[in-house]
Amino acid sequence: MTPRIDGTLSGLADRHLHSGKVRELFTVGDDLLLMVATDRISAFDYILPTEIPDKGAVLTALSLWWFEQLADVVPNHVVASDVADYPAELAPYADALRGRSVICRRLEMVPVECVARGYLTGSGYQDYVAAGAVSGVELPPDLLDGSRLPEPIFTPTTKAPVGEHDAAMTYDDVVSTVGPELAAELRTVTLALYSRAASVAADAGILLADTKVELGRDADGVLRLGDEVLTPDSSRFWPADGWKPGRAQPSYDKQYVRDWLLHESGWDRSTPPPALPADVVRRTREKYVEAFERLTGRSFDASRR
Ligand code: PZK
Repeated sequence: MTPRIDGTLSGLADRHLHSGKVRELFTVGDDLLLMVATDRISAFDYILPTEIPDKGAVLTALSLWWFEQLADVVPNHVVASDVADYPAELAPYADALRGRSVICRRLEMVPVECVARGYLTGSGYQDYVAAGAVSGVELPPDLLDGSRLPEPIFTPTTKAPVGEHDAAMTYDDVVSTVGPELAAELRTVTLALYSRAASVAADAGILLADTKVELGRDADGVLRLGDEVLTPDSSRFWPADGWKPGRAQPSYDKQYVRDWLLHESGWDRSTPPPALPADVVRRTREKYVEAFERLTGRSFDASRR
C-alpha cells in the first residue's frame, strides 16, 4: 500500500503500515506505532481533493482529550503525543508530526468494529426499516430517522477491507469470532464508553448519536482502547437544540461540504468530487474547532501552545 503522505513525511515511507482514508500508521520499533492524522476529509465515500487546514490537529487533540476522560472506563494505547517525548529516530520529523500525531502501543486488534448507538440513523436506521432490528437487536415499531433508542445498543460490524463497507454483525457473530468471554467484554466496555461520552457531550449541548471504537490486547493481555476516539470521523455528533426525528439530522462538521457538493457544485456523483471553494473550507474548519471547544471547554489555539 502506498502511503498518501506529503513530502514532509516521505522519510517514513519504509515504516508505513496502513493508510486509512484520512490517517496514516507507521511502525516505531517492534512495540510502538505512530498514528498521523492528516487534514484530508472524506464525503460520500470519496476523499476530497481539498484539505481542511488543522483538521488532523483538531481531531488528534479531541481524541486525546477523550482518552483522558475515559481512562477510568478502559485503558488506552496512548504512549506519547508531545513530539519532545518521541523516540530520537523521529526527531527529523518533529515539525511535521507536532500536534497531529500519537505514539501508541502496538496492540493485537480485535477483528470487530465496536459500535454503540443511542439514536437511530444511517445504516442502523436502514437495517431497522428493512428488518425491525439492528445487529439482531429487535427494536420497537414506529421509530424515525433520528429517534432516541429506548436504551443504547451494541451494533458491531465487520472490519471491511479498504474501499468496502463494514457489514452488521449480530452478537452471536461476535461470539463466533472472538468467543463468549471477549464478546461480553466488548459489549460491556463499548456501552460503558458510549454512556460516559454521551453524558459528557450532553453537558456541552451535543447529542452523541453513535460511536465506533476499536479495542485490542497489549502484550500483557490487557484490553485497551485504540485508534482515535469520539471524533466527528468516528462518531455522529448532533447539536441538541436542532434535533428533530423524522429526517436526517444535519452533520455537525460536514454539512457545508455535503450541501455544497450536492446542491451547488454541479458534481456528478459517479465521478471524483471537485475542489471545495475557500468559504466552504473555512466554515468547515470552524465547525471542527467549534466541536473541539464546546466538548472540551478549551480553546483550540491555546491547546496548541
Ligand atoms: C491499528 N488501525 C486502523 C488504519 C490508521 C489507523 N494500537 C494499535 N495496534 C495495532 N494496530 C492498530 C493500532 C491502533 N490504533 C489501527 N489499524 C491497525 C488504522 C489506518 C491508519 F491511523
